[in-house]
Amino acid sequence: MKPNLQPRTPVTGRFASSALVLLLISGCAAPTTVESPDESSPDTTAQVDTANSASPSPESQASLPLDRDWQLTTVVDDLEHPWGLAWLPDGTMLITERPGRLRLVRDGVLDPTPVSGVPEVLAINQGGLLDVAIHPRFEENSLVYLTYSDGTSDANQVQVARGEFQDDRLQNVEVIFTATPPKPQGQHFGSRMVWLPDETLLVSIGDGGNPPVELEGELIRLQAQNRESHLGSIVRLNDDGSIPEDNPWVNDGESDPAIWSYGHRNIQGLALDADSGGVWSTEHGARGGDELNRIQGGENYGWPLVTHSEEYTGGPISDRQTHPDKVDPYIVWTPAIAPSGLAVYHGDLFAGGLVSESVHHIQLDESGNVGDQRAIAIGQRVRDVREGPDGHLYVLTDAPQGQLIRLH
Ligand SMILES: [Ca+2]
Repeated sequence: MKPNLQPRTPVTGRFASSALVLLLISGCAAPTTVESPDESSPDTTAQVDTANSASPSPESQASLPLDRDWQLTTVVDDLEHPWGLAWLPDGTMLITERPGRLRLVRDGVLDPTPVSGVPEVLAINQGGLLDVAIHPRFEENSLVYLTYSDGTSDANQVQVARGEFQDDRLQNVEVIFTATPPKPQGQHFGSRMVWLPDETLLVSIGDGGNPPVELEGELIRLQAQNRESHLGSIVRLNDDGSIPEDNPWVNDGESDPAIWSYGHRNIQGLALDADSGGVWSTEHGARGGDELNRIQGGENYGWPLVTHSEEYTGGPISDRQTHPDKVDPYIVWTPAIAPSGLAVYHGDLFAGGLVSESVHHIQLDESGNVGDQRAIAIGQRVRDVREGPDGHLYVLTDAPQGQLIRLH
């Protein structure tokens, strides 16, 4: 049974005020997170000594009460900007590294040899080899799916490729989807993948970037409201990249038939709640206004016409924070946490934060309504959060020497 979920009043004010309280208690300066672009420069957003990751400072997690019920165990500590992870049925972990490598971890040990056969990627700024997913029937077809940026610094796009994983190699690799139109520069690729129960694949595509990045004479972020463009959308594909016949605008004639939802800025967390059938996403705002959304096919999520976010340079992006024709978020994070990676675990949501350097544990009640939120301090930029087949949560951290960490 699918609960009838209604968006709730965003809780910006509550978290903002608790951040203020904590700042007053701790006596530290205003958090730098407010000024930090979501992705562009990890070095400018680091707030704590990453060498101290086993015991991060509570003061680095200014915005939320802490959830201290978790122990952190570093499994692997020498991954270069790891981005996504997935498990094979035998327990082998597949981990992408943004420069373009797919790595294997078996029994907690990183194989020194990357998987061969991975497509060449455009590794610039936020782009490179991004997410990884295995086919729901991997044991029949051995198919592994990858998202990555492809092209040049002047014209690039997200692609989805799949290949057969055999003997630690990818074979018969084929590109099954290319986002259009091509965009310049290296911002906002989105690129999370999640399978729906009907074996269709959702892929998030970013809006293309911040001002002053333009496309065809206007700010590229306006592409998020253009249903002829994949930029700023979630697309839904069959497992071979063909278009499902029941996509929302498949016979519209004025929309790209791959689009499932639109009005998104940069979704980097995407997860299915298998019990409720609900799809949850986390989306970067610019300055503040990060969002948790529950995604329904056929809906407009507002960006950039409706947002709580402001320009990095200050000033409004829109004077509207809600609109009757556009879906409101369940949570708005101001200051920004820079969400990346999302897992449904034991009925709750666990959202990674790059800037917050935390995993945000968001309680869901039996009807799927968002409840209290606590921060699990990681002390490093969190890039992905997943539940492993062993029943533990796993976290990837974003750094030149990123880590795989088990939470238990
Ligand atoms: Ca929105």
